[in-house]
Amino acid sequence: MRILIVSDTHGRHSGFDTALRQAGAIDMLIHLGDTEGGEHYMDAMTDCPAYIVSGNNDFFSELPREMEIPIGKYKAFLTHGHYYYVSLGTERLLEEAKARGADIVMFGHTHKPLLEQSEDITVLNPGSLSFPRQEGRKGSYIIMEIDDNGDVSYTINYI
Ligand SMILES: [Mn+2]
Repeated sequence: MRILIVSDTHGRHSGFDTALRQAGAIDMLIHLGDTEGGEHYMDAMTDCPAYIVSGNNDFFSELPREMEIPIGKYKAFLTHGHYYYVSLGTERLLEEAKARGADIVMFGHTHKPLLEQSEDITVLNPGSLSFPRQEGRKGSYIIMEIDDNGDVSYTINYI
């Protein structure tokens, strides 16, 4: 199972199109907020299940603010992250994710890719495909793969 994880496209889709092309066949799309209306486009461009949460710039959106979804044997908690002050660090976010019993917590908002795996939880942020803020400022996304044994691996990729 191959999952494309993106965030913070802010209504621009050239970066998303590139990521989709680079990713190849995917079984699931996850978007962690600030689509600014782009969820319809992304839904139309993919023929797999899409899990999309709203961000702080999705003012009139009907998207859910947060989601808990099963991915293989894992429980993933999806949130844009701004409720947990993620610009200052992931402590509050991790607290919430652990309270929810999540194995993986995915967020956006910072526009900087992040992947931290510890024994009890994985925290990740795919960065932004439209307005990257990390050094070098390349649009980024994460590919999550679950192998035949059910084990998971992640890669941060750049467009
Ligand atoms: Mn944003």
